Amino acid sequence: MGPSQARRTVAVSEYDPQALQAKWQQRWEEQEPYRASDDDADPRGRRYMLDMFPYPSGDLHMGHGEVFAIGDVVARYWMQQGYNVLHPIGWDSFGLPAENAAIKRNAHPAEWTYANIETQAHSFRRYGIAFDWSRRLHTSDPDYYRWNQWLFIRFFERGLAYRKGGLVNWCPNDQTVLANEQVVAGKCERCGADVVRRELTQWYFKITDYAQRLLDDMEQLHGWPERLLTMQRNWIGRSEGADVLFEIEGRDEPVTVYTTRPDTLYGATFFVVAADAALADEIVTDEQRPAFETYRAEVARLSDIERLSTDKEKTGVFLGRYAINPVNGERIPVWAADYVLSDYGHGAIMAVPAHDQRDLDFARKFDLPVRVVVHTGLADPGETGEATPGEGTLVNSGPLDGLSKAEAIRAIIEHLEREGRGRGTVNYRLRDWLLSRQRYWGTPIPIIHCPDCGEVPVPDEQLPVTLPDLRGEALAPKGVSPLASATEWVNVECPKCSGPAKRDTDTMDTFVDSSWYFLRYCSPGYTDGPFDVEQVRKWGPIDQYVGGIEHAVLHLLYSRFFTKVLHDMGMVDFTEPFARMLNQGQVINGGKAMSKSLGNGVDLGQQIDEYGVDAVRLTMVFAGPPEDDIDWADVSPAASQKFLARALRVMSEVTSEPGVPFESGDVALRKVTHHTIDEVTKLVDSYRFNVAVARMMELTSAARKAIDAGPGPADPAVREAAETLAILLSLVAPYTAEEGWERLGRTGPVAFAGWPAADPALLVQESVTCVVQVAGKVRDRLEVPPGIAEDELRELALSSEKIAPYLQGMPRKVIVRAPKLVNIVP
Ligand code: ANZ
Ligand code: ZN
Repeated sequence: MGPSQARRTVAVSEYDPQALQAKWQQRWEEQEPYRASDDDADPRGRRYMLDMFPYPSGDLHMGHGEVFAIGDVVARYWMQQGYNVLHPIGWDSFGLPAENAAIKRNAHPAEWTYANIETQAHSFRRYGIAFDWSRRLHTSDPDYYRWNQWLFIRFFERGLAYRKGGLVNWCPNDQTVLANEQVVAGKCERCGADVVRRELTQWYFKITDYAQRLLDDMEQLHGWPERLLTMQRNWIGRSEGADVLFEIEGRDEPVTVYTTRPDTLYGATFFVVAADAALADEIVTDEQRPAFETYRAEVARLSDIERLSTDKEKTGVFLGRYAINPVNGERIPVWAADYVLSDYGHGAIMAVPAHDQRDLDFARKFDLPVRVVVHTGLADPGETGEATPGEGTLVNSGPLDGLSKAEAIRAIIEHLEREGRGRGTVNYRLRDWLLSRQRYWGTPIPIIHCPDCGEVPVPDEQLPVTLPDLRGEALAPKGVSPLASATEWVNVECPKCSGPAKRDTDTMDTFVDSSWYFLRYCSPGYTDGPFDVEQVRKWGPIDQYVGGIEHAVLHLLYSRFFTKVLHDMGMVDFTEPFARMLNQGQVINGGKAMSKSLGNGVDLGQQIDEYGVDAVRLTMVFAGPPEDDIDWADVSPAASQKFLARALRVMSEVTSEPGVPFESGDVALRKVTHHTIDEVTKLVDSYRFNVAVARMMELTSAARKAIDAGPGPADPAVREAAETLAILLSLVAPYTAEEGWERLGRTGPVAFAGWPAADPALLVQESVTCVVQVAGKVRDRLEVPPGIAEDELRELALSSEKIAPYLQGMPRKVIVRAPKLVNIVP
């Protein structure tokens, strides 16, 4: 259809998003234009853009609408720039909600899961995201989870997957264990129930072996938001200090404590063992045992978070024993308390109440002595109740007296090492990753327990170990894995000795699935391993990852860990999986998170029905910087739709022929077009997508004006503006852009039209002279662009060297009349 014909048939009232969607969606489905090419002969540079893959809980929601609209801006921008872009989609489809739904409906979790996946896939296609659909994966497919099992066995062989007994977080509601990362403020991340501690044998990944590398390699992550890096750093929690050996009277072996303040050793006035540590149970005297056991039972009900909380009233019991301070031979009482954790450091501490607030609270509660050993200049903690952890000079510390804190730390470590009573060490708060779960809908752990051979991995050629067919009631949480009830499945021959043996009945944490899925996309359907090493070498690492800040710790840390292990296995040639990271905000409504109970939910599908895909997508992107929350009550998809109608009308009204040379066009409009190109390029590069949309709106207005009151629709500059608009708009409103491009008489998808280049000759701006006055007197003249923003002009004037002598401190008032005058009242 030629442009002039189009003009006759389309009026603004005819902007019909549903019709556009039906037309173009069908073409995209036929042509699959967004497929990435694995062809080595393809000369284009490669880029990998990834959105965190969705969990299939019902249809797509507003949050998906936002994150995928943002990710698509980046993917489509790179496509326009001529890159061979990998932008895949898949589903994180194992997990508890499917299982809970299956119990309720007496169904199989797969039914719910795959039905939801189909619903979401359908919605994604309508939403027009530029995915390469050919690489689609579902983590609950046996040909995906097979490779979880394969990787698990490789980790096991390397000593990175192991089983141990110990106290673990237990959700009494979901009846399963949780990783530390899944306990939020003492509650189960999924259901909100209070988490308790239980003694259980579980599988762990040895992520602690990688603690230092997880820290060090953060240096590569220039493209990550600072707050993400901080969260990762805090979670790893590196501290430097010393291990110090204390004798306990009546015990042969000395006990080690970890301290970050060995300089305060002379101020240790008591000793505390974690109430749930084996040591406490071992050394408690008969006399104190009843009190201790009652106390220990109370502590078992608390989460780590509660235990460490500084507001919590201190509790504890005396164990009836004494420890000997290795530097001065002093006898100090040994207590059991909850604020010392059994699995951090060595589960026991030397308490220095003068300089540690928790110790001080404890000392005041139980009337234990407080001795200042670092003089900080602050009032006596024993009297104020405020510990003084800061810098100072050592006192009451024998040979350390007079030293600074840092000097004393060095001196005491040297002394302890010489005496064989301690050493300098580094500690990490990071714990090993507890990965076994007592639930059904996950990857079976590929281990066979043999009474003779112990833990035997399932041979590779027998993978996958598929889930036995259980449904409904059989999945109800019982405290042991539902898989245990599938006797036929459980009882097998030992692969080593052929004797009777049993399968492990736990399944893997679903975070295992998501720790490497981004590698699978590089060679979907690969059958010789989890991924084709050659393809990953070509596509990886991911150039841009987009997803929620809620995954700042868990998913990103685990993925980084997996990548490092795979690097050590020689399977990937990079050590960090995600070069750049963008965290989008949330979509909220009326200042609050959307929720059923508040009744403030907004349905994505309904918004699309009402305003069309492009208007919804544009609204998401235009609402603000991508990191900010979007309050749906404050935005207007109706206004977005109006803008798109206006833009399409401009593209429809051009009467010059495609290919007309732009050079002869109206210069003023050409300048606007090229400025827009220049700015939008920079804005997209720096994630300021909302401002980029504002520039597109301005270009639309300028073209409108040129058609109505300027050189008219036949001027080549109008075509240039309209074609530019179609290309820029293709990043946010693909249907409207594609339709406009066709109406402009252009063939081939606008998505690959090529990003326009700004002509430097058209970027040169005339300047105007701005007068800067201080107290009414002209003190400077600045040459500024005519369109300069007020803020920018204010900055410029205030930073003028000629003004400086007339100002003392901040001026009282600055009046800006851009672009010609700045008046400063000192
Ligand atoms: C004596 C001392 C004096 C300490 C002082 C601090 C200040 P980070 O930085 O988190 O590694 N600690 C050691 N093991 C513990 C455990 N299992 N549970 C609870 N607290 C434990 O903290 C290390 C400090 O936390 C250690 O240094 C120890 O108290 C305590 F003025 O030792 B400190
Ligand atoms: Zn055996």
